[in-house]
Amino acid sequence: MSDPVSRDMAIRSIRSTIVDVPTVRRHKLSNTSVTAQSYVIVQVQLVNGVEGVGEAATLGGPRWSEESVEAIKANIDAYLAPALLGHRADLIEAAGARMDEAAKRNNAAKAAVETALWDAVGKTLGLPVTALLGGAVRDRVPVLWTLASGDPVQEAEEAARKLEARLHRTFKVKIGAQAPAADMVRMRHLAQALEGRATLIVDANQAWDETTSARCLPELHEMGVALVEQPVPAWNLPAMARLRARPGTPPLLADECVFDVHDMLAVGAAGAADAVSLKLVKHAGLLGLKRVAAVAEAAGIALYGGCLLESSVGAAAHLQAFATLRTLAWGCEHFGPQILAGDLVTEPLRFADFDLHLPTGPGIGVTLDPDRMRAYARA
Ligand code: MUC
Ligand code: MG
Repeated sequence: MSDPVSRDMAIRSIRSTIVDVPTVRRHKLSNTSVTAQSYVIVQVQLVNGVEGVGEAATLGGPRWSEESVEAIKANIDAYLAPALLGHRADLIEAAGARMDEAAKRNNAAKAAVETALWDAVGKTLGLPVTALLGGAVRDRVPVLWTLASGDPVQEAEEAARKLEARLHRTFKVKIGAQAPAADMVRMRHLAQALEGRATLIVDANQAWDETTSARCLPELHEMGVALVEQPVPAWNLPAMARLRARPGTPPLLADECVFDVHDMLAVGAAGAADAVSLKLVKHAGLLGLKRVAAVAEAAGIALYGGCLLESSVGAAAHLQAFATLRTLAWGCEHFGPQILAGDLVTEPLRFADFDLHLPTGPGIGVTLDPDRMRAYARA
């Protein structure tokens, strides 16, 4: 590390902070429900004085996946940060290898640290992260909104407001918290209320078994539902493949069954999905996300820009990677900044004309707001 650039890029400190940000309404999934989103914000300081920021999002504690904010912070502080201190931030593959040596999985924690490295390096060089990942092929991504109050009348009104404001015209409905028959009634109401004006997709978050799925998927197809996300448990790839082969099954989106490249390869080999939801918390960072995307492309599986209700910090990081994917057939779902009662950055991301716009600044393109951080930091 003798040349000045390398010396300046050395990592001086890594700080992690848990923040809890209230949501504007209850967000109800099949197996959890949130009224506040919890994140770990990672701030990496380089010897050159530049700070990079990253975020690990969770959804309802360790219920969507095995990582909670408490575990993420503990593992960053005790294992991931010590493995990187003093090393160069710009050697991101090497940093990933060090983190993998220091801790198994912990993909959300690793993603938050890796994002902060990308941000610090981009800010040092005066370049957006897209430029370091091969360059942007788009400067905006269509963004959907998720309906998850569970009340179809409220949900139809909420969707109508989003359409009216030209913010979203695709809606993902979270199903599986109630009996399948009740969800079918709810979906019929929404399909009728939004007919001809919007595209509907659903996410069961693993709630159904194969029999229930075989009964309900053709009904959803007949209502015009364009995509069904993770209907069965993540382990049940054979069921996903059998369901896909049945007439009347809408395209299937793999979410919780794909964390790493090996999972992606298994889904491709089993013929278990038509599309995959890409998320930093699952793929351990932007490099991992691009690797999973490459395996999906090799298997003929389309790409969908997934989220875990990130703030503008996490959403901006995702956008940097999404903007460099040659195809992103299903757009993205980074509505997170809009469902929060407050954001964590000085200038929130721009939502306009049904798209989420790539910020133009260096690094991930956003700046943490210290006052908001103080306001939402867990005591
Ligand atoms: C998931 O399972 O897709 C994304 C949007 C949402 O409402 O929940 C998340 C997680
Ligand atoms: Mg999902």
